[in-house]
Amino acid sequence: MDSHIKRSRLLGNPIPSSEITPEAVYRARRQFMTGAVAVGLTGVPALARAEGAAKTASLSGVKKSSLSVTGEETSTWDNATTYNNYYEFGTSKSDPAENAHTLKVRPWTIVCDGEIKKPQKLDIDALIKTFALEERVSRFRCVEAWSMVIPWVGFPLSKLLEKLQPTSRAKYIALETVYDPDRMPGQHRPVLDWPYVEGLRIDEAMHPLTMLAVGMYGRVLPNQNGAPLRLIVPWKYGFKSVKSIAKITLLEQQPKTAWNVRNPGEYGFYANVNPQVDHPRWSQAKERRIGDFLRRKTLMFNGYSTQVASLYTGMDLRKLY
Ligand SMILES: Nc1nc2c(c(=O)[nH]1)N[C@H]1C(S)=C(S)[C@@H](COP(=O)(O)O)O[C@H]1N2
Ligand SMILES: [Mo]
Repeated sequence: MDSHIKRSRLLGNPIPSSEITPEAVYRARRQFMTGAVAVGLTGVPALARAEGAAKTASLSGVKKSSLSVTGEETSTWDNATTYNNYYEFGTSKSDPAENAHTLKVRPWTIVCDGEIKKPQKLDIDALIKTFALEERVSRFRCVEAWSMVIPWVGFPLSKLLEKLQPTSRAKYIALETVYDPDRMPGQHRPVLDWPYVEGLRIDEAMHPLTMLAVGMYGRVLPNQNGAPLRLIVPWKYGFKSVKSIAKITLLEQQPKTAWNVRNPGEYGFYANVNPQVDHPRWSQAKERRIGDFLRRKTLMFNGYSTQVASLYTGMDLRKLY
């Protein structure tokens, strides 16, 4: 490993600084690009941007969820599909839209094992047919202090868990993507301990707000957003919502999770959105809604306190961040 990478790793950031697009620069570039006159003048190939925003197939028979956030403007399709974190396809925000289309998402199997009475392999299309799909508008808050509002399409994770029948020993769930550097070239680099894995306590997993998403904006999930199946836990930081899930394991012990293993001092297992607990390198008190100019205050549990605060009664959320 070259010394540049080693040095930046010591600072808690495994990516050479030369490869990071600072968010401010990126945003300035996007704002520049979205001005009608400026389009075509930048170094970003127009084709790559067009691909990022390409519309996927529509999903039918989707019912509106009563758990949607109301009174907040949803993010644009273009922002939601071109400003992404998906390190298997590169570490800058525009990389996933440019690179993730190479991932083949059919056929796709989800292996379910561990502390369940019905271990099984599920085909993604069978899964989509099994559960009633709902559209649910949710706030999404990345640990990097940006946010969006997305109309996800999916079903509650609890519905799948009912089918798998956790044993009495199941206390946690781990969800992980595939390990296949040929399909996910970012896995050739030691950014994280691949494959990306995330986890929840079983009561968090059973909470009605916790979703498995197969679509957004009434359409099939684009690859860069985690096709064919990704987790959504709207009161937690975005890194909990693992993309392109290929394995679900119920466990007695708390699983090791990707960002927590990488840097436990910065990324906790719980990762509940909490404006009072700063990230060691920046404040979490405010966030930028992508598309907005001014920052807004971050809300406790991302605005879902009334629904989820009782899950954490008696816990010190400063220690268990
Ligand atoms: N497999 C995988 N899942 C992932 C990530 C990743 O790098 N790999 N990034 C996470 C982070 S940090 C965020 S903020 C969200 C981003 O989701 P979005 O691109 O749909 O907004 O995906 C999460 N899920
Ligand atoms: Mo994130």
